[in-house]
Amino acid sequence: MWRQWIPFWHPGISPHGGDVDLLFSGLLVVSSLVLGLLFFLLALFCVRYRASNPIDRGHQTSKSWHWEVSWTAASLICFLALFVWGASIYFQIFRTPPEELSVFVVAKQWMWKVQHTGGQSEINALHIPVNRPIRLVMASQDVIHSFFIPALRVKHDVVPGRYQDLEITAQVPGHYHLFCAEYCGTKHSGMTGEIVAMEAADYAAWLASQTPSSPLAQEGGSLFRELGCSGCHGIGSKVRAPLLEGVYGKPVPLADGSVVTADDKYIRDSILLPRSQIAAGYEPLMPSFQGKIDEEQLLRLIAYIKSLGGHGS
Ligand code: HEC
Ligand SMILES: [Cu+2]
Repeated sequence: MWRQWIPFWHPGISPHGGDVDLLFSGLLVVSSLVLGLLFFLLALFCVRYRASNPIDRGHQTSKSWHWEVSWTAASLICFLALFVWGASIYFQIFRTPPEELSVFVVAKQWMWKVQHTGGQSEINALHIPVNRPIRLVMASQDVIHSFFIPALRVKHDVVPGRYQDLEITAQVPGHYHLFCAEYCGTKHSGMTGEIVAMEAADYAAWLASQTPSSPLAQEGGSLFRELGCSGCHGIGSKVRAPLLEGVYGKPVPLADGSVVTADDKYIRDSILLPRSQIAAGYEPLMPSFQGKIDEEQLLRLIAYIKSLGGHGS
C-alpha cells in the first residue's frame, strides 16, 4: 500500500477507511495544485517585472473575460466535485445504524463513560468485537464534546440534550486512540481514552470477566419504581397513562395527529419534555423529569422500557 510510505499516516481499520483516505489525498492534491500554480505565477511575475528588467510594459491589454470565466468555472467544478465526493462518503458513514449491538456513551467533563447493555461499564475505554457493526448511542451530561477515533476515521459531536447515533466497525484487533475533539473546558486535552477491538471470543470473555452491577434494564426497573413512574404507568394505577409494555419500536399516534416511532429519542423526550409529544387519547399529566435525572439514569430507564418487549428486543 502506497500510504504506508507516507510518514504519520496511520492505517484506517474501518470499512470506509480507504475511502476517507482517498478523499483526503484528493483534497490534498487539488489544494497543492492550486497553491503550486499561484506561487509559480507569483514568482514568475516577480522575476519578470523586477525594476531592473528592461521589459516592455507598454502594451497593457484590457481584461480578458474568457480567462476570467474559464478559470473561475474550472476551479468551481473541481471543488464541487470534491464536495459531491465527500458528501457521498459522508452519507455512507453516517447512515442510521441498525439496532445491532448498542452501547451507550455518556460524555461529561472530562471523561467518557461507557455502558454496555449487560451492565458492564467502563471509563475512558470502549471494548468492542471486531467485524461487527456497533451502534453507539451518545449523550452529553454538560457541554458539547466530540467523539473522535482517528483509526476508524470517524468523529461525531456529542451535544447535550439529545441522542446521537453513530455506527462503528473495527476490522483489525488492537488498541486505538479515542479523543475529545471539541474544546470542552480546562481538562479537555485530558479527555482521551482507548478503543479496544477484540476477536469475538475474546470480547465475550472480557464481558464475562467484568463485574456487572446488574443488567441496565434491571437497574432501570428499580428506578422506574423509585421515581414513581410505575405509580402512573403500572397496571391498575389511578391515573390514565399508557402502558409501556411493547411500546418500544412501535408507531405511536400523537394528539396532534402525527405518528412517530417510539425509539430511544422519543422515549427520552417523553421523559424530559412530556409536553412536546402527547400520546393520542391521554391527558398531558406526566411531570417533566428534566433536571431530576441524569443521562445515566435516563439510559437505564430506556433500557428497561426496551426490555418490556416490542420490536427488535
Ligand atoms: C403523573 C403520572 C405519570 C408519571 C409519574 C409518569 N408518567 Fe409517563 N406518562 C403519563 C401520561 C398521562 C402519559 C401520556 C401523555 C403523554 O404522552 O405525555 C405518559 C407518557 C409516557 C411515555 C410515552 C408513552 C407513549 O405511549 O407514547 C413514556 C415513555 C413515559 N411516559 C415514561 C415515563 C417514565 C420513565 C416515568 C418515570 C421517570 C414516567 N413516565 C412518569 C403519566 C405519568
Ligand atoms: Cu470533551
